[in-house]
Amino acid sequence: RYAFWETQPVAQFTEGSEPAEDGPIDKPKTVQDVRQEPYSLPDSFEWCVCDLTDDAVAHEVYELLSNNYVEDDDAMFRFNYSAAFLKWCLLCPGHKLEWLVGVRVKTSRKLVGFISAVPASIRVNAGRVPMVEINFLCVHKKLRSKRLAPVLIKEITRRVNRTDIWQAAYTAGVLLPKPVATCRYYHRSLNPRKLIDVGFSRLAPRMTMARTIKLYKLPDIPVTPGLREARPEDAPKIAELLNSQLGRYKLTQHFNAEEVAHWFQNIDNVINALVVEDPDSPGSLTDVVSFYTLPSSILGHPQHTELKAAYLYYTASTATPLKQLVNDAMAVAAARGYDVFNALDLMQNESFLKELKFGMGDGQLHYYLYNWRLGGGHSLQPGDVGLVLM
Ligand code: NHW
Ligand code: EN5
Repeated sequence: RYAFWETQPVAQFTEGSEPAEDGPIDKPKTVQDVRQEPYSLPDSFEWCVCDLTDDAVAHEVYELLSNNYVEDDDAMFRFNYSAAFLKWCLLCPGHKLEWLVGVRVKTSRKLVGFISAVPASIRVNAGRVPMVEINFLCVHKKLRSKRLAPVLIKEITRRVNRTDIWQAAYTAGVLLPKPVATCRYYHRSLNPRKLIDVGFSRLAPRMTMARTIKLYKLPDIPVTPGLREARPEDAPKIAELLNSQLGRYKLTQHFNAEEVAHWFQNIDNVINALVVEDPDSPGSLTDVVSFYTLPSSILGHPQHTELKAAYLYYTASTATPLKQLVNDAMAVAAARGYDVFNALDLMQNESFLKELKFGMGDGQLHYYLYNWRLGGGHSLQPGDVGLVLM
């Protein structure tokens, strides 16, 4: 059934009696055991490093993904990550250009394949494991089903293993062996008229457009006193707040201050991070809420070409109710012209989804670990997951 994945150190659907402890699936290896030569591609293709610090290259990756990356089940929408977004999330602390792997056609130099890895400290249950996060695996539509994806995956594995990292985390909408958790997407309309126009959502039974617009109306400005944009100097305090809140979950990322300064900054149309500075105690931060910008191309619509979506990223709340924090983030997004606010049912998000008028989407998101087994073959509930990948 899974000719490639059956050969990889990942949990299989068929397994019965797993070890009781979390740990690696493969027997331990050293960097010396890892082959030095890149894997072979079919004759007409060659490997390249995609140096995203070069805007021309960033634009090539952008173009590949914008035309060939993930679509919904009915092929009505396709993710349209911006070049600025790709630079933000792939040129993060600890990044390595050799981990931004491209495949080009030898004759034309056209970019037709891509996969990326970035380092992350992932905590699974009690232990922290140095991993990479794999994302943006893409093969041009004209080259599908030629088994190029397994070559891209083996090559990035080799390049990561050469640096003495042996585990990875990744998410996908498709079912592969074997998810550690499965989450659902939820959507909160900000611009219901447009969402209905483009077929993203529909008018509920016995609802008019006017009533629908009123239902989803948000305040023009946030209500939480002390809410402001995160600044670089907030990083140590945000790290403390965030890591302590993420301590609740069984699968999460640990962020040092440098990583926080990168992942929790404000770049228009890429990432927004808000903090609450306690009005009674200047300098002390009590809460964090963040969202990233991932538009989708609307495929084949006469008027609209792009859906502007915000995705809830990490939250940490100690003084402000989570529901109010997220509502404030949505108010900011609505004021900035976003059409929809998306969230997964992970962390403690179940506690606000209904009340804040999110509806369940038709998409799922499976979480996977490479070369790491959960003791007893157990899987996690969405509420055990404290990890958000782009
Ligand atoms: S998920 C988004 C992935 N990208 C897309 O869906 C974009 C649109 N689709 C495509 O570009 C986020 C192609 O369809 C792709 C497959 C390239 C997906 N993950 O080349 P073949 C990520 O980026 C398996 C993993 O003929 P294709 C996460 C499939 O099951 N495997 O297919 C990425 C089959 O294997 P099987 C996937 O359609 C995580 C084989 O590929 C997959 O032309 C990567 C067929 O290959 C997916 N999303 O190209 C793993 N989709 O066993 C990282 C299909 O069934 C592992 N397949 O025979 C860790 C590595 C690092 C370790 C470090 C220690
Ligand atoms: C790895 N980092 O299916 C990422 N999106 O629900 C790769 N549906 O937008 C993983 N089909 O439900 C990607 N509207 C996996 C997701 C792939 C994209 C995807 C889903 C997530 C989505 C929308 C549009 C469906 C169009 C038809 C959807 C209903 C919203 C409605 C709003 C009002 C209240 C009820 C629900």
